[in-house]
Amino acid sequence: MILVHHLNNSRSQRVLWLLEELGLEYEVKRYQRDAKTMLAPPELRQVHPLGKSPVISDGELTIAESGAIVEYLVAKYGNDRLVPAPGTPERLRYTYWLHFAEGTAMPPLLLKLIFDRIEKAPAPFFVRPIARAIAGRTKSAFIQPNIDRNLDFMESELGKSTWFAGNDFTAADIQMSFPLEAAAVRGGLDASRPKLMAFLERIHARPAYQRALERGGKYALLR
Ligand SMILES: N[C@@H](CCC(=O)N[C@@H](CS)C(=O)NCC(=O)O)C(=O)O
Repeated sequence: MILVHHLNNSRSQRVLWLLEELGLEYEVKRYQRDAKTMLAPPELRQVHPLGKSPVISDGELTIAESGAIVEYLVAKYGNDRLVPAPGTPERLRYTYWLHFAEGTAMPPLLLKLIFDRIEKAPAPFFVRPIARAIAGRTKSAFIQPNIDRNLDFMESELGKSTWFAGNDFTAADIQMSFPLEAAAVRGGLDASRPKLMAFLERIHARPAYQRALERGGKYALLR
């Protein structure tokens, strides 16, 4: 039986969704973020040394890193579902987006989360204006321009096909869901990018997405 170590409001929601799309049976072990720091609880380090989510176990195997988990599940249990055929242009696009989600889209969104917090964090009065100025300048000069460029690129790519890898829904769309959901809460993604907003609407309407929400519990991304 596949066991998903699921942290609330996190990337592991994607793994639950993939398992639902594939119609597989699985168990969920829930972990709660620390209410103050938002970090994962130390128990997760007993599952994997980095203590991050998602992690799955399947028999003797323990697998971390969402992209690796997606590849493992699709290869082992997918029966050619949710992945374009090898050697096709769609397969190359699939690989690209599978990596893009964590490698390019997420870093500036994570920086946005951190620098927003630095800006709002309590600090001695003589430090506060300096901390705020540095955070504000880093966001406007580096972080937001990178988020915007990524969003523009994704918007234009979704103008070429219905889904990221082509006209069929694939696991790359599942992997791409998290950065787009994060961008909608904290990166400025809104109706000015209609293709990305329509993508979010389409994925949220999928029955497997809804079932995954029931298995994972409340899902509200950090802002
Ligand atoms: N690139 C990794 C990122 C893993 C990651 O940072 N997960 C977050 C949840 S969204 C986490 O565990 N955060 C809690 C912590 O760092 O303590 C992946 O895709 O699996």
